[in-house]
Amino acid sequence: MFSRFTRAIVRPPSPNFADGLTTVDIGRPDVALALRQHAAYCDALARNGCEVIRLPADARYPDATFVEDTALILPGLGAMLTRPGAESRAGEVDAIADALLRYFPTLAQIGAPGTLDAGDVCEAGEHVFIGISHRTNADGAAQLSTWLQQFGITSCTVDIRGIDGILHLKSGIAALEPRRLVLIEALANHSAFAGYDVVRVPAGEEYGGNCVRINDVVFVSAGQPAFDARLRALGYTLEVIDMSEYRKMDGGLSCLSLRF
Ligand code: CIR
Repeated sequence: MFSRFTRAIVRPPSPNFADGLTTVDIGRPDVALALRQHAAYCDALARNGCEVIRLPADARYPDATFVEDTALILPGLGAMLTRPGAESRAGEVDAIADALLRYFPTLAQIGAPGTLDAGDVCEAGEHVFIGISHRTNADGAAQLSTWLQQFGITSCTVDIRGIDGILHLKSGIAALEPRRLVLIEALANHSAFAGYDVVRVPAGEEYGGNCVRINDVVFVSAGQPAFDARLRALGYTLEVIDMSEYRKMDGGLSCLSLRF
């Protein structure tokens, strides 16, 4: 893994985006602004080497813009449909399957009673961290782990159910390199991450933990200046993207695209 991405699937928010799920109380999103932020995100993907594959907005599922949760793609290896842990998002999977079948002849799929949101899946080189969350259960994680084994990819679980403020594992972790992780403080001392080079997210800037490495740059959300400075000091070039409207719906940078 850590191959270069050449494509990214995205879906803009629908007019009823504000009716999606959220656990935060920081206001209702402005859909017009969310659309402008989405366009800026797509421009940044295109600038950094990705063909942007735009799916139509889908008002049946207000959370459908968070395409990342519906599938896991291992570039050059295969793809797996998930089984989202939130009832209201279950139907998103069929819609993403149609898009993925153009690129992958077969798709694996998480089956009941397993549930898994791919926002809980963090790939770091030949190892994958799988969050056990209020969306992803142990059965879903075990199914994913078995599927990964055929590619020689190891995995382990990280239980995040006791950590406040993060919906998915990737709300608080990102892999910058196979052996270098961004971690929020609440995850930084977890034994799963022992031996990794860790870039800690400064207190108060936890939302920055959901950054995403895209080819030669790191996409970061606007508003985390101390974190940005840490990444720049390590030599990273940043694409700073305003995510204010997605944050209101518990979404981050990684959730808005499926990259391969
Ligand atoms: C949800 O609750 O499912 C959406 N409102 C947000 C999903 C964010 N996805 C992600 O972090 N991968």
